[in-house]
Amino acid sequence: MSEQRLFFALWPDPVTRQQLVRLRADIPGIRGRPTHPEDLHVTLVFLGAVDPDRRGCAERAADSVTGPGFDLPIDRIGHWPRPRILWCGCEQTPAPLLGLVSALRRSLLGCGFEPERRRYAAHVTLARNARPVAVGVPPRALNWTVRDYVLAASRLDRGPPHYQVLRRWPLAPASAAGS
Ligand code: 2AM
Repeated sequence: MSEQRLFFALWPDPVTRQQLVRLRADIPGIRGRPTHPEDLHVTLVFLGAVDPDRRGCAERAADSVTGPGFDLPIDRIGHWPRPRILWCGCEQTPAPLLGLVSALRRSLLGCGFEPERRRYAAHVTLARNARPVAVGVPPRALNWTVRDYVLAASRLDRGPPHYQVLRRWPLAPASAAGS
């Protein structure tokens, strides 16, 4: 019985992916292992090793989650010293993103996943084993228009790219928010 390492995530469209790559290229003095462009994403919920039954449960849980699409401004560069991660993300997490993460976390409880107690920190890992750099506002901030989210799997035995998108769930058109 094969387990997969799964996570729900926001996956950039090709234009946003290129903008993220350019944003990274603009950061002076980066040292570290850059994330492969096709691996750039924002994790929503990390599931860990999952067998096929629980994967089915997780997909059904996601089927019941709805929410509006939203704009995700990428206007912050940060560095976490302990995991040595250089990341970009947002100064203010958009409310629909927090709503999506809470709804997913809630619906996944029924599948027996450990509840996530940590505060949600939306970020795109740009490089690992990264030395600190000047953090703050990126020279070229960008707006990521989020219209869907995905279930992705790690394939740590190969790559890069290390991640594979398995399935997508559309979000409602932003104008339909609250309807
Ligand atoms: P990272 O990029 O900050 O390392 C696939 O591994 C994705 O899940 C990555 O985005 C990774 O975040 C995240 N991830 C890995 N292990 C995790 C954990 N124990 N808890 C939460 N997220 C995790």
